[in-house]
Amino acid sequence: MAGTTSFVKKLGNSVKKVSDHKSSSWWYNHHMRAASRAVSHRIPLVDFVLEVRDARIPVSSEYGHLRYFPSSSRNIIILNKMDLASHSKTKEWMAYFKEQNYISYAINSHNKDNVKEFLNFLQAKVRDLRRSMHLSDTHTTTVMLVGIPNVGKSAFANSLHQIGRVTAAEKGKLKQAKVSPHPGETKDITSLKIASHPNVYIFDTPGVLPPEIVDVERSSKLALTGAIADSLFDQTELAQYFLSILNLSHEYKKWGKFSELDKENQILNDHTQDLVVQAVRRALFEEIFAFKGNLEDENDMVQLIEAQFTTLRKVLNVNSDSFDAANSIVASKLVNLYRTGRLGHYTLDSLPSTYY
Ligand SMILES: Nc1nc2c(ncn2[C@@H]2O[C@H](COP(=O)(O)OP(=O)(O)OP(=O)(O)O)[C@@H](O)[C@H]2O)c(=O)[nH]1
Ligand SMILES: [Mg+2]
Repeated sequence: MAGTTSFVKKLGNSVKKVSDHKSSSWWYNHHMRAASRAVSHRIPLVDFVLEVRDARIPVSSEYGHLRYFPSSSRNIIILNKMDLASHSKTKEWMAYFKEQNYISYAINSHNKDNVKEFLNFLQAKVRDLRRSMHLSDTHTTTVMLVGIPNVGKSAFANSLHQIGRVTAAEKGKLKQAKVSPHPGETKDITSLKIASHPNVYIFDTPGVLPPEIVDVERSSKLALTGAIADSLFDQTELAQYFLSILNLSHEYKKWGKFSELDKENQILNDHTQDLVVQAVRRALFEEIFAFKGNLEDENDMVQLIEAQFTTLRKVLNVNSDSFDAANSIVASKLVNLYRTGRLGHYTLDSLPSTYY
């Protein structure tokens, strides 16, 4: 889309610079290299591989290393963070994967019912496998989670463990994989029990990115959704890219519906965080609504985003001597609101045009 192109290029090139700079302590460092080898070594040894992807970017978050292994009915694509993606697009993506002969399952790792349903689905697969392989009741089934950083592998592993551990004797032995909003948190492969009699174990693994990403669009999407450490580039570029997506979407149109009376009621009823969210939404809506330019035109889009930053500096009460520092604070807040789903639901990858 023309209106987003310059922001995609700018951010994508910043990411590329970091990945080209081989001395970067974060990108494909020795942890990631070692993890990549350890995961690849184990893939042929486990019974099931759950490839966790981000539902907002079902293709851009692919775990490339899996391509080196033959595709199998024991591989399942997990579209995690479905609560942050467009619901209708997730359905379309699942239909697409089905057509391509992949098994996929959409998940919100924070939703117990959703994880419980998945566990039942997985148990059925485990039973089928045991039957077809004539495995004894003492055979332990192994399931490995693989994926790029920050897609929610550890959160998913914890939820499966919490819901799936069944016997009273095991109740006190709850383990926890470390979950963090920052990518690259998991450093080792750990196992958690998710079913007993017969036993099923899940392996949580460190997130791995390819050594380099040439496609600027993919890089930008990975950066915005949080798969690459934020410290590596300018937050303002992330926020500008996000705003260019928001401004071309329909999501903001829902935010203009509050009347003045509703506004007063909100102030009386909501806690501070909700007030900030409402104020940001309203400010963004009003700027787009008042804007008379053509959003398919890059220069016009730049102008609108500048106006939105100016308004947000006031709404968020950001005071700083430096213009860039103030924008950077606004940008971090905006990116945080986006990543926690409070500024709409966006699926950033488009289905191949040949699919329709
Ligand atoms: N909204 C939402 N957030 C999620 C979901 N799953 C995980 N998260 C959040 O995403 C962030 C990353 O989760 P992790 O489980 O640490 O991700 P990971 O894939 O293990 O990351 P690495 O260990 O770095 O590879 C955390 O802030 C989680 O709370 C989900 O389904 N929905
Ligand atoms: Mg992890």
